[in-house]
Amino acid sequence: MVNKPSHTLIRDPKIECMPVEDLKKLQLQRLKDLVERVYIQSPFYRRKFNEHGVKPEDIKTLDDLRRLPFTVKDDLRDNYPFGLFTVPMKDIIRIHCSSGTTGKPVTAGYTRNDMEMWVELMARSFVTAGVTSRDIVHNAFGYGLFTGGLGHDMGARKIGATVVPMSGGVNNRQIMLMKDFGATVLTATPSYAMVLAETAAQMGVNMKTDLKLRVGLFGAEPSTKEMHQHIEEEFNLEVYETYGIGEIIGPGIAINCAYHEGLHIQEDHFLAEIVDPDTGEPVQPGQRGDFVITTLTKEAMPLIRYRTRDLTRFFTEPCLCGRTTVRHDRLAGRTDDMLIIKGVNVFPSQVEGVLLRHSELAPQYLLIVERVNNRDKLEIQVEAATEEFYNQGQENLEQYIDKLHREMQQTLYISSKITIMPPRSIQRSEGKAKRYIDKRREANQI
Ligand code: DLL
Repeated sequence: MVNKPSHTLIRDPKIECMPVEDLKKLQLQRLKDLVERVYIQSPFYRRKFNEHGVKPEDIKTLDDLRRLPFTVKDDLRDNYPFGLFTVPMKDIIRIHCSSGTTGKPVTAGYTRNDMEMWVELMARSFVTAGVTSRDIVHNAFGYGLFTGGLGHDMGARKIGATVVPMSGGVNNRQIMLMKDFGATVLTATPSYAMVLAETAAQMGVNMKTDLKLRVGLFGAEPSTKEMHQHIEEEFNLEVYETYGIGEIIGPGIAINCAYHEGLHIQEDHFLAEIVDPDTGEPVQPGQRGDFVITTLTKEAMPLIRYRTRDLTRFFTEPCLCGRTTVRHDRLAGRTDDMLIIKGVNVFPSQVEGVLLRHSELAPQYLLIVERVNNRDKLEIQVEAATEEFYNQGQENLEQYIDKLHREMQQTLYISSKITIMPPRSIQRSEGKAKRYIDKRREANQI
């Protein structure tokens, strides 16, 4: 039984609630135009299509999409910085980069139309979350080459909300300004939201009574249902989740509606597929796999069948909100972040799901994987929520860890060492949290 949501605002019902048949027609027309365009304008795609033995006129139905080759992140790296742009530089009005701390970043260019599309999709996202021109949006996503800050800024501005362009950092000041300005909407990574919750508690600010937050748009990193519940309880707000990827448009590709059952993909601009990560073949309906996106309308740097390496699945049954677009499930994680430990696949989000069911623990954790005497070892460090719990005495703590360990083993199917850390001892992040250290990778053991 689904609770009736408090609102079902839709910015563009003609598009978002379009009959599926009409949507498919629109997608096919846009796909044909895209393929013709890149074949003429992009030496990269022309070569790829030729190597694959496919021509623009071969695309007659949406199923023919599968005849086109995939594009992968290495294609973007190999063509760094502007090799995949399909318009002259004079038509590029913005450049963003995907996050990443090592090596060259992955760049994305935007024309004026691309920017308008992105802003419009962010406006749709805010409306979907019930945000209006009466709201004050405290934007704690980083501003700059990362798309989170500017994306949310532009979308909130478009619907006439008041934007506070905070970016990340200076945590005390964030709390002070949220309180003084009466912010009603918070936008941030889920992990940074938790840092802000902790800061507020240290400052003696009660987020439920001293702040006016009612809605949050969170994204840019995997987070569990348990993390969302935690944020909702801490802040007394309704959590919405946005999905995006710097190479495409940053946030705005998908957002969940007030029914909170999957994220609606903006299918008038993106054609989404889910394929088996190993074979590249479509998965069975409802199965998880690699999320593949084709940008139907992007001008500056269109991407065809882009393997995001994010793992998700589709919900195709109609949504009660009235939108006809397909939804994707919360991401299990990136294939790149999947740790293979003792031959078993482990995502940090699985560990998070277990830890956050325990109110004695803080939502701050780190997985450390190493290989000792040719055997994989997993240590899970997690903070105690309070000094009292941490200082309860070794024997009690050990009993608690034993129980937690059994619970963890039932989820992960491998054993681990669990270490309870003192409160506030694990490093915090202002953006995306780092949830694991794989010492095997650092030592070139895998
Ligand atoms: O993270 C864009 C973004 C900003 C999305 C703000 C949402 C909110 P990148 O830095 O290029 O772009 O990272 C993209 O982040 O492939 C996913 O692995 C992850 N990611 C993004 N949104 C979500 C989400 C931005 N809602 C990568 N849940 C993607 C889980 C997400 N992971």
